[in-house]
Amino acid sequence: MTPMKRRRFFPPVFVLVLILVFFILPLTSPANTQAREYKHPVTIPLRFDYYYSYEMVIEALDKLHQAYPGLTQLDLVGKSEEGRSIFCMTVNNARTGSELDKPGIYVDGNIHGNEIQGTEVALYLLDYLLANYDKNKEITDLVDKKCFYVVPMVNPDGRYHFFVDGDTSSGNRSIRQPHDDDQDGLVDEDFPDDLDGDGNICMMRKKDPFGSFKTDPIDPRLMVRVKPGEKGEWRLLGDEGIDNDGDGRVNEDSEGYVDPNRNWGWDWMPPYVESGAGDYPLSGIGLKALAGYIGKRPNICMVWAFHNFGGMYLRGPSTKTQEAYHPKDVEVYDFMGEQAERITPGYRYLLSFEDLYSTYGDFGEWMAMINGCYSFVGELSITADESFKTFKERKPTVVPTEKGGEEEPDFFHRDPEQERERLKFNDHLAQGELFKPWKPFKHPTYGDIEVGGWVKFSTRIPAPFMIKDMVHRNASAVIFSAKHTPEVSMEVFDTLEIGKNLYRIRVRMVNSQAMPTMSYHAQGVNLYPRDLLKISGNGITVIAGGVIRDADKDDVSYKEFRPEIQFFFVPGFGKEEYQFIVSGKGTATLSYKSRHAGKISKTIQLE
Ligand SMILES: [Ca+2]
Ligand SMILES: [Ca+2]
Ligand SMILES: [Ca+2]
Ligand SMILES: [Ca+2]
Ligand SMILES: [Zn+2]
Repeated sequence: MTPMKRRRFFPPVFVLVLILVFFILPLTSPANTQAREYKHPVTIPLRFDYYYSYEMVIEALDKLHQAYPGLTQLDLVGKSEEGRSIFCMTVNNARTGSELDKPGIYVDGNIHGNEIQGTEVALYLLDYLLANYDKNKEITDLVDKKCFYVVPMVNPDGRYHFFVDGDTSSGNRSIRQPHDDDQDGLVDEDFPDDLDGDGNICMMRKKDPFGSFKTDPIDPRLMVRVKPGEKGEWRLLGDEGIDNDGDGRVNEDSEGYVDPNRNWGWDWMPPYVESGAGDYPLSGIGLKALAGYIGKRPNICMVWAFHNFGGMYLRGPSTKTQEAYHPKDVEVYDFMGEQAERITPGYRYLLSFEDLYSTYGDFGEWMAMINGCYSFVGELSITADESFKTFKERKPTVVPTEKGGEEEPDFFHRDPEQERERLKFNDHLAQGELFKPWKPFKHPTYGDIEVGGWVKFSTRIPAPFMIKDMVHRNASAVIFSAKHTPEVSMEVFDTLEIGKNLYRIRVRMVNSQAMPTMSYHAQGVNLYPRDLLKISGNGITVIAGGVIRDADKDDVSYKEFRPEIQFFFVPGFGKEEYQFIVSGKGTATLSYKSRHAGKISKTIQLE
């Protein structure tokens, strides 16, 4: 739908209102310059006292790559619906091995366009790893042993529009795949409108004695729900906007909606079950490109996808219809999740479907079930804890809906007391930038109304002065889990001549970290080949080989065929021991190969 076509719906008086709204009011609005100000210099090391617009993210990645060419690679994963770039930055030290031979840690952010701060966590992680390489021993070791795949901005269209357009804190979540939300034959024809041109979509309210809200007696900028039988004062009219297509409804069909995190190829459900699903799994060119990119990197074993908000580290399963995770996998999640809780006080490690809600076709579950990874969603920021006064207990509140029913208790509802504290945060820490006082407005449909409320950067996103703490803590949670991706060493702990030209070779594979070399889910469903241990040599014949049950009792379970090749996995903080009986003389090479734990080989002399 083009603007030209749209205009034929507008009566002339409406054109005058539009001129007032878009050309005159913006000039007089003091909030105008502040809200649109998102250009900052991009310097290395990166700064984390502001948010990065789409262009700034691209510039930051370019500059990181220029500053650390030996450790980084910048891959164009693909293009978005509107032609913006989805980049992955790989951090790998080629001198210590190629990327596919190291455990891969995948980190992304901003799959939901409005959930912008995941991008800052991803950028911070990159900057921190690179800047501390050769300076901090632990980071140097980590970068030498692992490979990081970081996609700071999965939904660049969403991020672009969130910064540039007038928006709420929850708009521009979708990928930009047009969809006719109200089934009137037009697509994306009635977005919310920034009526006063300040870069935000706030709320509209109208005086109405039958409305469900009244002015808060304690802070008149707020409203509270009227009790049953009490006289109302305000009716809420939703987000700022007009009826752009003249169909009698306001804001009924904005961008999309295809939710990029309800659209992956595991436990996918059509839109009538899961709102936001596309027409089929992996709808959307950007998502499809990302799935292909990930598919070519089977070394990825650890996944972090950053969203906002609520202060949660979530693991699957994502729906109750899914089988519970294997208890041994849960142990790994618990180990990492409980540590992440310590790293970021206030955040809780939770099971997504049970503690939050069900999501069909989400990315993290696809990574766990199809790609055999351990996968966390980081829900960044707890608005309550960022308020003026810290609320010790965050208890979910049951709230009546507009239609009188009872809504489910949820984490995101803010009670009036908490809203008042948030306003004090606005007043005394953000110097008034987060809440727009109510102002009268002449609305073409509703008449005399008021526009005001929280601005788009007020909610779900911490104030700029708090970014550093958030990004450092969450990058540290990633780093902890990255350290605990499998790290296997090989030890030939016994070579014994048991007869003439006959040797018993015992080899031990030790995993010093928490994550097994293959998830228990992946083993259970035979998702991909297990780790391989092989003994070979020119002058030798392998007579027998098998796993050692008890070394002292010489209890070995020998493999019937091809004894020189053994398939297995090494548990977290565990070991596996194998024994080979070999005849001949000369050199024997033991080689180990694992999808998630790299390659090792050792040569021994038999003489
Ligand atoms: Ca429509
Ligand atoms: Ca739409
Ligand atoms: Ca409309
Ligand atoms: Ca319409
Ligand atoms: Zn999200």
